[in-house]
Amino acid sequence: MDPERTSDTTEDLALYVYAGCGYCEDVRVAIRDLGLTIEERDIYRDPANMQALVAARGRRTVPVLRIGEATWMPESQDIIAYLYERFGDGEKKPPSRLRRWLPFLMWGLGIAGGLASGPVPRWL
Ligand SMILES: N[C@@H](CCC(=O)N[C@@H](CS)C(=O)NCC(=O)O)C(=O)O
Repeated sequence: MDPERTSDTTEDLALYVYAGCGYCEDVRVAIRDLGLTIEERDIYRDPANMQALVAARGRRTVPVLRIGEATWMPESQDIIAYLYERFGDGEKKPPSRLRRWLPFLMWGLGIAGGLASGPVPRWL
C-alpha cells in the first residue's frame, strides 16, 4: 500500500445528498466499504446547501462530491471511482450494484416464499 495514501484525509470533501436518494446510497455504500467518514450536506435540510449546489452547478441533482473549494464532481459512479482511486488500497473494488439490491431481493423472495407456504386457500 502506498504509505502516502494512508495519511490522506477526507477533510477537503463534502457530499451533497438528500434523504431517500438512491444514487446517494450507492456512494454511501462505497464510503462505508472504504471505512471513510465524509461530511454530508443535505440539500433539503439546509437551504444553504441547496443554494451552494445550485449556484455552482445550475441544478440540484445529487449526489455531488465537493472536492476542496472549486471542484464539484457529479455522477455517483464517477464519485465512487474517484474514492476508490484515492482511498482504496489498489485491490479494493467498488461493490457491485447487486450488493446494494441484494437485501431488497432477499426481502422480495421472503414475501414470495411466505405467500407460497401460507395457508392453503379454502377453494383449493
Ligand atoms: N446519473 C446520476 C443520477 C443522479 C440522480 O438522478 N439523482 C436524483 C436523486 S437519486 C436527483 O437528484 N433528482 C432530482 C434532480 O435531478 O433534480 C448519478 O448517478 O449520480
